Amino acid sequence: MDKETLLDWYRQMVLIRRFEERSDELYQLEGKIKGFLHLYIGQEAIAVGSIAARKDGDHVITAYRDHGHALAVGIPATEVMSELMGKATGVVGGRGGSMHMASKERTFWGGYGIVGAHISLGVGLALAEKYKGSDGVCLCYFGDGATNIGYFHESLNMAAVWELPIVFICENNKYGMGTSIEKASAAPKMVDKAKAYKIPAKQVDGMDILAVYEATEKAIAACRKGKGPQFLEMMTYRYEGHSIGDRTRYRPEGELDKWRDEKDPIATLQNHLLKEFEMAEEDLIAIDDEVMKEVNEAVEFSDESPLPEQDTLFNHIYPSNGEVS
Ligand SMILES: Cc1ncc(C[n+]2csc(CCOP(=O)(O)OP(=O)(O)O)c2C)c(N)n1
Ligand SMILES: [Mg+2]
Repeated sequence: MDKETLLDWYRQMVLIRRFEERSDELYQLEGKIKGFLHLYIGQEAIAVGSIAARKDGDHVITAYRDHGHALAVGIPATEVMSELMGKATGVVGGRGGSMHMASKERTFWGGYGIVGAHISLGVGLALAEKYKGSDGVCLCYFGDGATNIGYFHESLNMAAVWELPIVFICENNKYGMGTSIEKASAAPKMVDKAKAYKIPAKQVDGMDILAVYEATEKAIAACRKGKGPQFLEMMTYRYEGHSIGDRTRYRPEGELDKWRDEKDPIATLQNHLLKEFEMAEEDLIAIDDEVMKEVNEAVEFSDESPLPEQDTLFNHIYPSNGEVS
């Protein structure tokens, strides 16, 4: 992979990390973000590396831990941050908040709060592409916990029966809320669930952006060749709690430190850039500074943006007369 691409990925991962850290502060210290807030810290390589492998028009759909995917598909940080603050300048007008980022022009369909439910929507997006006879593909992201939900099994079965162009990307961060996989899933390996439906499935190091990219690129190519659904289990770790307020008491001592110290996706790419491309640390620090500026500007912009007008409250919903405004 060339240096420019790797630097771009580095910048994107740092952007997600700084964006999430700042969001945490805005929630807990400043009270400017309210409601749910599920942070993506630790998992950055997955959204950035896999979305880099899609071409324009390929669909992306995910669950509620969606800020990283929103930034990776190219939604400006200003619009993602405004959405978190419920402002009219948010990517969906401040109506969705943290869990419902979406952008039709970027074929990014959200952001869903009901665990597992959106997997069936991903299958629908893939079915539409097959029906049109295009070579479009859907990248459908979900957590390990979602694999215990009925929608997951129906979706995998239907996608396999109809040979649909969908890459199921399971972000295995070891926990669903406070429950470990061992306590929630009869099958400890998510790939085994896909294999039950005869879907080619692979475990991937989700902390290594190069591995993520390579696996996704191959899976997408197989879909485009008409080989039907593919499944990638990305092994990763969420550094923060499930949502704000989760004190993560259920994690064994030292587990987080081990992942963060030995596997951190940003540090791993940083080392690769320093060693393989003989880059100077100052060059990477300059990127970090630019990113921090971008995040601060996004916060300032969002802070100064207006709330949605009160008389637009009923826009985009079905009123009793059935007319949608
Ligand atoms: C149908 C449904 N059941 C329960 C919940 C509550 N809930 C929200 S997130 C979550 C855990 C999901 O874990 P996982 O799929 O591993 O995703 P992660 O949070 O680790 O990214 C649960 C049980 C929900 N939102 N929807
Ligand atoms: Mg999980």
